[in-house]
Amino acid sequence: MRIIAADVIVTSPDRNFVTLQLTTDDGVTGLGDATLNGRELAVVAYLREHVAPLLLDRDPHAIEDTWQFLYRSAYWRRGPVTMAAIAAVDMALWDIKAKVAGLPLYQLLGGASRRGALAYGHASGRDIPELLDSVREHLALGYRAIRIQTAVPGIDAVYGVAAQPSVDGVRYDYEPAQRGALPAEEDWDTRAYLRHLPGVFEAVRHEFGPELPLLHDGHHRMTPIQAARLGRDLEPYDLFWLEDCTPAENQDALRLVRSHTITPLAIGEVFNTVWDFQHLIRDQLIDYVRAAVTHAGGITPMRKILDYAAQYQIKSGIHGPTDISPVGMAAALHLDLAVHNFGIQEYMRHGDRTNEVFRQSFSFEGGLLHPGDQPGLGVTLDRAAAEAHPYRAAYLPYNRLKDGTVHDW
Ligand code: CS2
Ligand code: MG
Repeated sequence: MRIIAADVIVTSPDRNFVTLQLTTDDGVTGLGDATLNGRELAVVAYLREHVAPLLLDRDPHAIEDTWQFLYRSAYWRRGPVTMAAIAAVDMALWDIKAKVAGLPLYQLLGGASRRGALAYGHASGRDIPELLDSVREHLALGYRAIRIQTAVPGIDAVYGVAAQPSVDGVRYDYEPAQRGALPAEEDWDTRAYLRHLPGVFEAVRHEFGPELPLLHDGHHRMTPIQAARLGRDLEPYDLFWLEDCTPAENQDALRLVRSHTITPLAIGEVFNTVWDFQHLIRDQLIDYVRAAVTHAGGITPMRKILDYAAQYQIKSGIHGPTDISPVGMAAALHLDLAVHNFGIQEYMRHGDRTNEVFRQSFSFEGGLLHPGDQPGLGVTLDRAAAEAHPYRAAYLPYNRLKDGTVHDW
């Protein structure tokens, strides 16, 4: 069996997606997600110019060797662009291998370890009443775990708050990227945020009780001591996790946070190799690994990271926003079903136009996601539908503080 074609498909139904389709001489195809929000075209160039030519005539079954070849032969290792490109190849090869075996991918990863993967959704609001309505809406949609994000008095636009209008009238309530030639500037004030948040969780716990798993995303905004304060202030509300509480390029920063609070910590959606997690896992500075299959080099390395984390009782919390395509989500669900140290799966529902381009076989019932039992990843891509939605530039916002200093978004 040989790879005879490597096609990079760019489509923008509800947002931009980059997909790699590999075709073998037996006519078997495999899909891989290579979407990197706001930098999609960089990955397209990397794939088309530097990866696709290397794949032709390779054995599609040689997944580990292909991964090592692409990672080491580039010389320039790691980084979001490189690892998203390698991830797409890895996912497509696993898709092919499972299709040839006639099995859903999770069966090749050790089989099912659970009935389904607990999902969490994104509730948000400009104020407490709107937030509580959003929680009710997500409970009605079947979620049994919910992320809580709100606006902050005195701050005009805050990450993750659905009610903010967006460019060209399309409400990106589930998608922070905004279409436009340049990133939008948003403001930020950490002290206002730290003053406001405990009252938000007090209101949510008062309305919905102590049981409901609640999550919050700090989105890299705090210094370690600010993150430590928030973690401690939220302890009475028993969060499932506090995510990205502080930028973690300096993994030691989490040592300070950890020493002040027992609120569980999740880190890693912007990480792209196991090396980014090395001290966080070894020194048990986090409780959940937040990486996305699409950004961490694919299924092969993601499984290795999760197996390393399992030695320290750290669980998975795979990144699943709408800027991970249905292909990347499917890869996550097959891992979620198989690994023993599963934690939770982020599930932000893709839009209708996206679901017309990507035909999926996953299910969401009783708060649990299941990848389905189609051979492979269980996703097909409608090339004609994809071509009907050409790429449109879209960027994530960025932050400035009140004095104009650029801050983490
Ligand atoms: C967020 C993401 O889902 C999350 O946890 O951090 O929505 C993130 O803002 C986007 O994926 C960035 O592309
Ligand atoms: Mg996040």
